[in-house]
Amino acid sequence: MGVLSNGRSKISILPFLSTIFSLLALVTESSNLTKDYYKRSCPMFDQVVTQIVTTKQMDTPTTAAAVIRVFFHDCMVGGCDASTLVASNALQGKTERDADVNLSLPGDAFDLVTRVKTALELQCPGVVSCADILAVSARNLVKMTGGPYYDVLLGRKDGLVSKASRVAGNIALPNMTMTRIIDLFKAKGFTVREMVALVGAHTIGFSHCKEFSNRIFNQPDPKMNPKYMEGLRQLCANYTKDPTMAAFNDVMTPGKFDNMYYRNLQNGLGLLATDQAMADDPRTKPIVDEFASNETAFFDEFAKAMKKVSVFQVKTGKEGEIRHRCDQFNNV
Ligand code: HEM
Ligand SMILES: *[C@@H]1O[C@H](CO)[C@@H](O)[C@H](O)[C@H]1NC(C)=O
Ligand SMILES: *[C@@H]1O[C@H](CO)[C@@H](O)[C@H](O)[C@H]1NC(C)=O
Ligand SMILES: *[C@@H]1O[C@H](CO)[C@@H](O)[C@H](O)[C@H]1NC(C)=O
Ligand SMILES: *[C@@H]1O[C@H](CO)[C@@H](O)[C@H](O)[C@H]1NC(C)=O
Ligand SMILES: CC(=O)N[C@H]1CO[C@H](CO)[C@@H](O)[C@@H]1O
Repeated sequence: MGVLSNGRSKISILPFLSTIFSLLALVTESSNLTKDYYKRSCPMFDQVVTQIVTTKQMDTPTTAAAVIRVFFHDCMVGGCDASTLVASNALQGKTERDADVNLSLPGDAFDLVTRVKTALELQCPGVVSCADILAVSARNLVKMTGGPYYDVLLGRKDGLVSKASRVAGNIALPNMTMTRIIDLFKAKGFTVREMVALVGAHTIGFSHCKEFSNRIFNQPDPKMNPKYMEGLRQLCANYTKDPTMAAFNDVMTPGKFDNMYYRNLQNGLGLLATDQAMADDPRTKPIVDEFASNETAFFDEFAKAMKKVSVFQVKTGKEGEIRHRCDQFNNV
């Protein structure tokens, strides 16, 4: 640009050219997400992601839940910008993934993104963002486990900030009241119906005993099915000594993305206090009942809400970068 403005006074065509250049720069900077963002710059994008995600999920079926959870957390803390993937470092200190609430964020998700990124860097170096890899991987894994398909727009940049201190207040906890959770989602533009659908992701995956120990040991929750409680007590008997102990979020069909989660809630088979509370609260119960009896209604709403999550506060243009490695910023 410097060269162009120096020449402006000398040659008459240059002002015109420079206008075009600044227009181009503007377009690039505010460029919106598109479905075929990598069509020219990385034509193998879809194929590479699909192949690696499929292989990893078949080898390690815990991957799907891990990736969906990490993706959701990433988006809720400063937008879908892969900031959750950054390891703690000297420059920014303790990062999102090492916030206390993130202590249990699963390694399979980080491993998957690293594999996809490594493969894509060989095909088209410096082109594909970690944020896009995470968004498409999560979508593919919802589908692979039996859930709905939705389009994911592409062109996210990777964020330049990741701080553990930004996690608190953005991520729902199982000991929060329903009002608090509704407010938390509302503050990010999500309706109660979208919230109920999104939490339906708990139709797959695990929770560690400490996340629900209170309602099976200290203050046994009368809403919980007694036989289920007995089973969980046995499973978690030793959880303080062995903190890796975990239970399926959906005790009936733990690896299948279906509407069983909502049917469980109707039968006192919700694992987390907040899960079970959704079947009780007058604001959420009608939606739980609807999703429990109509899987299509759940899938439609989940797909719509995930699409919305996946563009939440995304960064484009100079707001971010294409990380060379998903676990560190480029300037370290
Ligand atoms: C009321 C809001 C929510 C609360 C309180 C909550 C809380 C939790 C907790 C405590 C765990 C267990 C973590 C562990 O022990 O490792 C968990 C797991 C999980 N959450 Fe949520 N969550 C909420 C909403 C969501 C949403 C909106 C999604 C995705 C769209 C989601 C996806 C998952 C998945 C897939 C797992 C299983 C992770 C795995 O197996 O590795 N959650 N959640
Ligand atoms: C991006 O697209 C969305 C939806 O099409 C639109 O609402 C928004 O204004 C666009 N943003 C920019 C920066 O072009
Ligand atoms: C909820 O749990 C978190 C972490 O387990 C804890 O720091 C917080 O104090 C608890 N909040 C309430 C209201 O009990
Ligand atoms: C409890 O955990 C300890 C430490 O991991 C282990 O040695 C012991 O066998 C466990 N006991 C039961 C009943 O699971
Ligand atoms: C189930 O939900 C879908 C999508 O909202 C709707 O079109 C359909 O009519 C519902 N089916 C029943 C039996 O209510
Ligand atoms: C402090 C701490 O244990 N942080 C963990 C957060 O989650 C990641 C991913 O599983 C772990 O690697 C960190 O050790």
